[in-house]
Amino acid sequence: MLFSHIRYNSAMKKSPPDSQQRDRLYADSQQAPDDFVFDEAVAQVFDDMIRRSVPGYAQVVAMTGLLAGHFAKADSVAYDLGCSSGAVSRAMRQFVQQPGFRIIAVDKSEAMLAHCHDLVQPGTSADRPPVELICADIRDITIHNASLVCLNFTLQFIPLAQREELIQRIFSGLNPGGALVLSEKIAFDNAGQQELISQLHLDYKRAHGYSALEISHKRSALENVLLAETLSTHRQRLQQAGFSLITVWHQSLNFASLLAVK
Ligand code: GEK
Repeated sequence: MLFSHIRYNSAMKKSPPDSQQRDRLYADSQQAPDDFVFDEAVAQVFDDMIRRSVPGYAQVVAMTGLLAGHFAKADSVAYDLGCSSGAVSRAMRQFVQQPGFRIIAVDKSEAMLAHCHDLVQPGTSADRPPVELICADIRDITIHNASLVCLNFTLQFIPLAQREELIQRIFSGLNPGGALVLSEKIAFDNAGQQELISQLHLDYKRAHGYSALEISHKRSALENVLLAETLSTHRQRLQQAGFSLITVWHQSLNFASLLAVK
């Protein structure tokens, strides 16, 4: 498949996002919100939003760097799919120093990629792997010669019917011995477990300063957009794609990360 992407350059940037802004997107709105989109307003507050909404996020990102150090091979590629502000690419960059290794970070939101460009500063570091930023839909890109692919809280935004094909393409693009890191919000088969963990997630958000109104509006906005599946559904899909070793290496409440090795 041909690339149908736009290579990001800083001239595409509309206004400089401030990575320090606090997420107050749903703090004052009284009406039911529209479906969630990764636009300029979200990009401005993204880092604060994800840290205060996803328990374990910082640790997953940091550990993904460590995993990259383990799996990255010389003259191969690591893909950061749905890179947002490039946290995973930055973590990988810190741990990998293989000759000829490079990182391709992809996101379909121009606003997120502008934020990413500010933080990653691709190409500025002589002794660190280069990072290429690509503005594209991850369903359209070619994955090739990969030693690592990271889907860090991104598959959850892909329509259910298209997930199998994407995982299959990732498997095909990985070199033998390469790995996929798949982090997701997860659902539970057991109603009691679902209820308890959802309550604890609510507690997490309240403890991080979100009001009941903000939590409820954000939930409505994400309802049709973020579709969580159970760990067993993820495992089955990975197995079906051909991954031989599949393990959950991190879980914090309803957020888990799987490692799948080819
Ligand atoms: C992190 N990985 O900080 N193609 C490309 N990008 C997409 C697509 C798509 N089809 N769908 C969604 N995105 C990041 C966090 S956030 C998770 C990932 C969250 C992008 C979308 O624009 C957004 O930037 C990202 O995936 C999801 O480790 O906000 O919960």
